[in-house]
Amino acid sequence: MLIKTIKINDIKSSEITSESSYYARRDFLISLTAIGGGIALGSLALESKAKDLKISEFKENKWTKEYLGESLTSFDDITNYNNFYEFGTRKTDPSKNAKDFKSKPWTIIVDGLCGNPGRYSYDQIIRTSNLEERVYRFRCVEAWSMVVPWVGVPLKSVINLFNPLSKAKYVAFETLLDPKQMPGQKSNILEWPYREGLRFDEAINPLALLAVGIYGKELPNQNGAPIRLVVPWKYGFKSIKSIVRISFSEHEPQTSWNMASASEYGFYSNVNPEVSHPRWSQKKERRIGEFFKQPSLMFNGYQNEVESLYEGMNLRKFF
Ligand SMILES: Nc1nc2c(c(=O)[nH]1)N[C@H]1C(S)=C(S)[C@@H](COP(=O)(O)O)O[C@H]1N2
Ligand SMILES: [Mo]
Repeated sequence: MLIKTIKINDIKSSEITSESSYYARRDFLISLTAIGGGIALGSLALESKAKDLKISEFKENKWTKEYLGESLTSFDDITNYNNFYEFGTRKTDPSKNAKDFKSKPWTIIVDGLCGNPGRYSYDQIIRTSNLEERVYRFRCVEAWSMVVPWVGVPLKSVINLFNPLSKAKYVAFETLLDPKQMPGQKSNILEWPYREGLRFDEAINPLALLAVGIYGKELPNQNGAPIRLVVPWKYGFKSIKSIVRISFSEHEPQTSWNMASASEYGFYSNVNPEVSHPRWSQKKERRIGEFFKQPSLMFNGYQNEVESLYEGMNLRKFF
């Protein structure tokens, strides 16, 4: 697979220098069109970044198959083949049923083991860093996959804003609970609100992204407007949508899919072709829009970036 990197920005902080050499080594992750200045740490700095904010134009000419080594999944497929059980369990339900979902204004509650708990607006959250366009493979536990050009901010820069305490070993996330807007929440197929979690070191890994757009457009409701997590080395269900709460905790948080079926869905949920789901193999996947199946890759192909997180762990046990 072709390895390419573009990072067009004028970020000056030392943190970013090491990050760009990181990007240069990285297989199939492109950070394009980072907009604006350095990393804002305090709320004053946050205010001054407001004018820089925009969800970038999609750089169509860049994201060719020659450049990426694989084809982008079409906007149509990404926005009409969805899992978002709050809006129904069929793939076409979310695009139909989320049309009137109200994603503005949006507030995220931050609590638990951190120095800056409180209520944060969507704007405050995404002002913590430059918006970046990143192309990631995305693999669902159901053995299909996509290639998606996200727009977002690194989760790490958002977490820094909340000043987590060293006791915080996990980060938990919750989706909005609002059965009036989310008809799927009237059924008990999952425990609501939808919840997910990451170990702290996973959450601050540079690959973890809080996405606010795809194809240079604001996130469509069915894809988790206005802000959703993207954890490309894990099965898709870890990438929780329409986030309203971020909590720091000492203990492993409960997650909706694990609560629903612990033997099928573990806390870690790393893409792993060697560990089958009890009802199907994970060795292959079908790329949406393509006909033939292809082999699935360990950590979804992001092995170099994340395998050190799991050193010494038995990934059959911690699946
Ligand atoms: N709140 C919430 N987040 C969710 C889900 C969901 O049902 N509810 N489904 C997950 C699953 S199983 C997948 S594969 C991805 C799908 O993301 P996409 O529809 O944007 O491709 O969202 C994940 N995030
Ligand atoms: Mo999924």
